Amino acid sequence: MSSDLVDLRSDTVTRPDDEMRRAMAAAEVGDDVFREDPTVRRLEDEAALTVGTEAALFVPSGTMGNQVCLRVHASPGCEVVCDAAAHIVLFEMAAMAALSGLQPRMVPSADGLPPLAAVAAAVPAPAPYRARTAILALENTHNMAGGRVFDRSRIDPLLALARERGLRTHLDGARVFNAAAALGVEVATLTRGFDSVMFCLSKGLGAPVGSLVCGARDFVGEAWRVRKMFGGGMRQVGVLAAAGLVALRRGAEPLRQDHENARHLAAGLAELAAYDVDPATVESNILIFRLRAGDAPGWCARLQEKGVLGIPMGPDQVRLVTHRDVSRAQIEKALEAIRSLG
Ligand code: TLP
Repeated sequence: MSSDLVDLRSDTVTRPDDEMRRAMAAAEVGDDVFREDPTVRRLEDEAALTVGTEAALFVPSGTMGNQVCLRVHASPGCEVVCDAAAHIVLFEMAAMAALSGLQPRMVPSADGLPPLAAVAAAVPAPAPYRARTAILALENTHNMAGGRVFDRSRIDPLLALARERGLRTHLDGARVFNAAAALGVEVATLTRGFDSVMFCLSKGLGAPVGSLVCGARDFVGEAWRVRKMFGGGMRQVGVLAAAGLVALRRGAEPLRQDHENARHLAAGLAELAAYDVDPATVESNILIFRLRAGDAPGWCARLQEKGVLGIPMGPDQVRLVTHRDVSRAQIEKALEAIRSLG
């Protein structure tokens, strides 16, 4: 992809920078299936400390991380309560059904966090003719809600309800560092109380590959077994963990710049009559807006001709994502290109 393109398709497109590449080249490695890769151990230990759990496990992708967690928490024939637009439902290839025999119980929401009463109603009292509800899964930040961020006051009642009903809780925290940056809190503040947390190094944090599954020691031991079953046992993978360590140590702070860029983009779009965008809802690095004239695929194709990439999300919605490889000057260029589309 040409480097003068402004690539706003996703924060997954970031490339490892010089510091990461140097760390990768110098990484001490071993066979991680034998638990012999010291760089992976270091990454897992530091990830567990950051998230506030006993242990962590390096996995190749966020999807595998989420799916390993669901599999460990529940047996086939159970239900998973989650938001209707959750990533685990929309973008994970029906993996919970295909790999683990689980059924999503989807709850619609206004902003990505399922309302307490609707979650309560979605968990039926045990009955001989009802599937058991095993898991409550939340997502923070919420991708399809446009990067919405949920603080403790929103999360706590849901976790309390889950505990009361005997459910396990999982956090799809692919972008939980963005949530922490947006709220000005530690990552561990937002992950506290979940039985499992998945977060991605390969999104805003800028590593080329990798995610972590975090939880209690016993849980992570089981996750280790399921990761291997799902084909995620890796060998001299310290070369990737080394890049991940650089990303993890940089932490949430640099993401604030991406959030400012997203807000700037939203403010610029809000001045144009062609777009329905509410800058007040842009809380992190994802901007989803509606084209009043529709045809999101056509609009993205015309934008690409001007050197800017976005992703159509349905017939009339577009997603633009800011990240560390897009500067403020490139955001201005993107706005200029959008204005020129009329
Ligand atoms: N999201 C990707 C696409 O799959 C949509 C993106 O570009 O945003 N949880 C959340 C909330 C995610 O947004 C993603 C990736 C994942 C999990 C899965 O991570 P990967 O792509 O590493 O499997």
